[in-house]
Amino acid sequence: MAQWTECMNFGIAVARQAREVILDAFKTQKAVMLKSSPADLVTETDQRVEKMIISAIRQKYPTHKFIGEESVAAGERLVLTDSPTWIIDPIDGTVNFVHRFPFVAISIAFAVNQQTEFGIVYSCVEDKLYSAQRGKGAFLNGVPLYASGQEDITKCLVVTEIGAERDDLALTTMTTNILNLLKIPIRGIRAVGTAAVDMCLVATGGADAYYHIGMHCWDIAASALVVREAGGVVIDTNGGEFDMMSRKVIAASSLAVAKRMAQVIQAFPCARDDENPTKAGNDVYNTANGH
Ligand code: LIP
Repeated sequence: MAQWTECMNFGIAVARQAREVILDAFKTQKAVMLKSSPADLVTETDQRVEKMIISAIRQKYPTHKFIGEESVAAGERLVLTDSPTWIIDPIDGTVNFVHRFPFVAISIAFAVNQQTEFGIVYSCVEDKLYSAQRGKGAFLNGVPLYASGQEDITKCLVVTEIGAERDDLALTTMTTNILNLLKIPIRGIRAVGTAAVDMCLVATGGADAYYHIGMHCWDIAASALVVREAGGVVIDTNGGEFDMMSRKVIAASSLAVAKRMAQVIQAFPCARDDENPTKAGNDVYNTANGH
């Protein structure tokens, strides 16, 4: 594990460079392209920042592999092997980025033998750098992080996301989940607009749980480790073991809260990230007839 510390420090240095590019573009008007729905956006900055991150890392570590949101969207195969692999979302919260809603994050995870060794989430506008190395704790700008440890769901503040899906089944499932959680009752629901930051808020103890269906591995691979290293729990929405390719996740302050949420939350069907390695994240929304 210690052998990956140098890689993590390099990843943090690259994230800091990428943040400068994102902050410059944050202030400007952006051309927007659609991916899987009218709410699944990508900009030239997403693509440029991902290329910059991958190029810098590949120059230092030429044998390493990459899974990048925009590379996959451009048709690259999404396959996680045992090789050292960087899992990258250059701008998590692209809708926020386009609207200048100040929560946009760079998410960089690093996996070996399909186990995440470190995760970096840089909330760019806030200048909050979340990091975790497996077995070595979680940090926010170098200060240790601890989840709340809350075990009573009626005392929980929950974060989630509306996501990019706009079909009836996804929207009905999503709103039903919110309704059923509020009826428990829980304290409240929040949505920041970036899965990575949502999950890191659980690691800070500022939120007690996060859940989502439909996000991708690059959105949460890094923040899942941050939560775990802060003493939180990460499971599948069905109550089983977390699988970063499944597009379903619950992160919580305790196993008791995670399992209780799993009893309430329903998932809508969505293809695994690795189900069709050349198609993941590749659905193109056809603006001509709206689907
Ligand atoms: C985003 C996620 C967010 C979700 C959005 C989108 P992106 O990732 O972080 O949780 O609600 O639909 O998937 O596309 O901005 O990298």
